[in-house]
Amino acid sequence: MEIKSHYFTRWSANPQAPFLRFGYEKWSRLEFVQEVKAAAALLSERGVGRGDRVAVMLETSPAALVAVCAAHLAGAAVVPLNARSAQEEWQFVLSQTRPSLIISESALSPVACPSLVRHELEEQIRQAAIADRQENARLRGVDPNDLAFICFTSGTTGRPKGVMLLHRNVIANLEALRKTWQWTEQDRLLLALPLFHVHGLIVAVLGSIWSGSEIALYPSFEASVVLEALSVQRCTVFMGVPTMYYRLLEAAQNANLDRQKIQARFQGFRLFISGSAPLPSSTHSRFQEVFGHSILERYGMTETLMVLSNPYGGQRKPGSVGFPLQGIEVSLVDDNGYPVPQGEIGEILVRGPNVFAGYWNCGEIDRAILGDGWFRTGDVAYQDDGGYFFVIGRKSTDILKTSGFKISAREIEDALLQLPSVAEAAVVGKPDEEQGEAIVAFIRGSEELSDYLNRSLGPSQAAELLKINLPHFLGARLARYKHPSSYIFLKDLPRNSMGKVSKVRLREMLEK
Ligand code: MLC
Ligand code: AMP
Repeated sequence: MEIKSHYFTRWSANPQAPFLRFGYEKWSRLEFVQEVKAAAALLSERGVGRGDRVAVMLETSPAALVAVCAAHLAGAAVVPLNARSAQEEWQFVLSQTRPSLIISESALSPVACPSLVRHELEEQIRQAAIADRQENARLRGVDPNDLAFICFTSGTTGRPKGVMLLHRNVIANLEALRKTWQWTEQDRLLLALPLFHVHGLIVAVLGSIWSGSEIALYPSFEASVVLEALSVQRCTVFMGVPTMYYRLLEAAQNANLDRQKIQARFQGFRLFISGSAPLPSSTHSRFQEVFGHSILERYGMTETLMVLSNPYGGQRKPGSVGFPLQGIEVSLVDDNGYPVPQGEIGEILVRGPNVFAGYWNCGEIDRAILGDGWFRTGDVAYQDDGGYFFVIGRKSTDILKTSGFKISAREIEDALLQLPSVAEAAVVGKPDEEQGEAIVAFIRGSEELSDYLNRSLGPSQAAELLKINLPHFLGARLARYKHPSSYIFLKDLPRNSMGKVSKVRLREMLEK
């Protein structure tokens, strides 16, 4: 079926235009499409077809981009996985989604589905792409109602949930972003975001393809490298999480660059965009002073893709996430679901073609949150007199955002509780200028072990021993970015009148 809404639509007119650079290597649109076609043929040979799922668990690389697009072309939905996730995490996702193929950096064990490793994929596509010298960059379309992605994201429950995004959700959002950010074929995006979340993979990669812009891809975010590359590579757009902006400012300071020099370098730069976590007003204003650019902040969520954005042309207000994108309705409601008066705080509800199709294998939750078409985000915000939205927090204290990664306190607590020496664990976020929130774990050790360790080592050395062992223990269970940055051992955890551990009191303890 030839469908106009495939994200490669804009490429057929100019197949020789540049699309991707990675180190010293470059791909035109045509070269990229040839690789995607070759990879899709390989996936089909391996039995991947319409309605299937392909897990892509690759480090940031051109091969990761090819794998995602090829899986779509073969008719499958993509399950993006962090190549640096812990074994228990990726095994959980595979057991939930049962993909017909996983594409990974190296052979995984034990893995319950067929697998393809990166070098094999690269070798095969290189050979096939050389053989295929087609002159156009046209690709078969996909059905807009087909599942495009199952993106796993943390929630208030222990295990992450799979967010089902259809091709039509993705395309509707990419088009709204293209228009709002005036994203064109003249742009070159510097991309150093991870590719296993919607920010890097859908907004940045697919948004570039959809708008016809070029990508300068970096395997990771090193602030000094990115600072240099933004100007040397003549980029025009950068997308990052607030931590990246904090680090760019730090890198500029460390390089002893004076403001005039920096501003001269970035004169031709078009747009700095921030999202995935609140951008502190202080970072916004420091960036404006040093780089001469007003960062455009936007708000989104895996379940809804992008929802609110500061205007491209009008005022970009520090601390604000702007207005609803074209075609998207946003409402702020009180605890009973009634819209709050202008200026008052309410939960953000979202309705529109961008909203996901439900959680994978979780019908009941879907009916509760999507019954009337409005998705309840769990974030709270208010609108100022000018109609600008300001996100001020979340309803749940069990969700943290650290360096732009969403983290479930429950998931970390559950992992810690598997350690016999831990009797109770409570995880909270501590405000942190660089990371947004730092992860702090309060722990009550098991009595027998604590007694034994205290007797034989003394309390401070006993706590030290646990601190050293905990990260090692968590390594098999949680990706490194989910590990607490500090552990606090208490004899008893504070409780509320219901006898539940009081996270409010724990947070107050951190403020002292
Ligand atoms: C970093 N770490 C990882 C990791 N990335 N571990 C496993 N998997 C990964 N992908 C490790 C680091 O090595 C470090 O361990 C520890 O986590 C803490 O990292 P850090 O101090 O924050 O440093 P750094 O590695 O420099 O990373 C900073 C960063 C990164 C900003 C580049 O956090 C990042 O890429 N964040 C972007 C998150 C993102 O894309 N979110 C979008 C979600 S979608 P050690 O041992 O070295 O200390 C969404 C919707 C929307 O939110 O609106 O966009
Ligand atoms: P995720 O589930 O990883 O997609 O993260 C989505 C969450 O990130 C949202 O529910 C918000 O809590 C947060 N978020 C994204 N963008 C912003 C922003 N600009 N300001 C504040 N919070 C944000």
